[in-house]
Amino acid sequence: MSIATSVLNRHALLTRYLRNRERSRALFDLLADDAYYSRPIALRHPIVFYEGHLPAFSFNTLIKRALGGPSIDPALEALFARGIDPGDHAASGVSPGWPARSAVREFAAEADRRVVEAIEHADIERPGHPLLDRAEAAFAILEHEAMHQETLLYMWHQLPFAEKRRPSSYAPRLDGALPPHQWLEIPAGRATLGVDRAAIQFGWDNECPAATADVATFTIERHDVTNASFLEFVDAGGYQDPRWWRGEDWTWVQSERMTHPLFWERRDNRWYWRGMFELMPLPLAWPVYVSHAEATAFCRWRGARLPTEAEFQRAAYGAPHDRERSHPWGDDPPAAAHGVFDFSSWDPEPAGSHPAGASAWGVEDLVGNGWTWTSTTFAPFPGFRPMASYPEYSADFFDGEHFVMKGASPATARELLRPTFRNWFRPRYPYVYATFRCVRQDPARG
Ligand code: AVJ
Ligand code: FE
Repeated sequence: MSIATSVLNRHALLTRYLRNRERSRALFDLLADDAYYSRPIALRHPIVFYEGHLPAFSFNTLIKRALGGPSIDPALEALFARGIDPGDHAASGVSPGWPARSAVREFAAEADRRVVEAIEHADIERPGHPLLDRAEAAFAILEHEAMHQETLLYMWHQLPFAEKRRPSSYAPRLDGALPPHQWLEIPAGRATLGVDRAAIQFGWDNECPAATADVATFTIERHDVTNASFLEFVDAGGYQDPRWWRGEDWTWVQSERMTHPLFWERRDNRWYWRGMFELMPLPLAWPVYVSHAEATAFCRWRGARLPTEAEFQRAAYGAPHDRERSHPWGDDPPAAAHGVFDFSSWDPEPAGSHPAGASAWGVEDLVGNGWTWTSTTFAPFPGFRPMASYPEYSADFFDGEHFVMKGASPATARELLRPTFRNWFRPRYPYVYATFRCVRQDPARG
């Protein structure tokens, strides 16, 4: 028995599992019934898949693979096993015949019963076991479901408003003055990128092992790039000028006839924002949500660039004297005052409206209100090993075609707010809740 072996807190795991399931149900309840077989994002599966995928993944991972338990329904377990990233089989257009919703729900209920039973009574923490050491499989299923809740929401975002039920108490937060432009200097220092598996309760394989990087002095914007700032780029003809775009990005702009961010809409000569539940005049103080391609182009136009992953880490978690913090604001657990995350809003809020969440250097909204694009290609840290409970989780995406995003969005669960958590997407995938800010190397020439 290693010292790291804890007394397993089954009650806490069970509470998290049930809370996750409840929240997923609430997200599906936002939809009108006739949306169930629709495919709001062509590159991803239809909605029905996700209602099956969440319990199937939990069941397949914890019950079947880790504990060696028997199947419920092998066909459904296979059908709902996987389907994550645009560009692979989900995109091929080959669609299986999807089951009736009642069958999906019956399967889900049985999977839930078995998972709950295991969390309550089974031997789910076994030191040295490839999938159960430190209860890895149990934590993996909890974080997997929490992550998918964000996937669901950005898919729901693309549905017509008529197919969604707006919660009666909800109104987007439109107030807020435009934040001033400000560049902050981040002094040179060392940033932590990765962590040893034994040092944290749970981390995905791509967060391990421990890794650091030395970061040179740079300047970074205090605030996310707002819709107001991005509008200057649009008005300056940014989408018509190949100078600002990387080669494949420019091909995409032309072939998709992109002229503005996906979240914007032009009507009667005015700009609007397509929110979760309504169209509204473009909220100028909100962070702009764009693809990596658009963020990169904007930075070039501005004579700046995106931060690297290491620079983000330094700006967000660094502090004077090379101390590092667990969150930008310090070591207090995440709370509503620190930023827009954990489903506190269905849309972003004005940039700079959570100064209590500023980092040691005064940079705001680094965690929350939209993921931050980096210029870093998603790749393993030296010494990477695929995790036994989900070996394809990261390894399938170390292909040079994905970029790292850090931080969090309004739809990111608080459990995922840790310095080493990494998210990644293709550069021309415009659906995610991702924003950015510019950096420059030399403040004197900025
Ligand atoms: C880490 C968000 C890129 O949604 O594609 C879910 C997470 N992996 N199921 C994705 C994931 C498997 C993944 N991202
Ligand atoms: Fe998944």
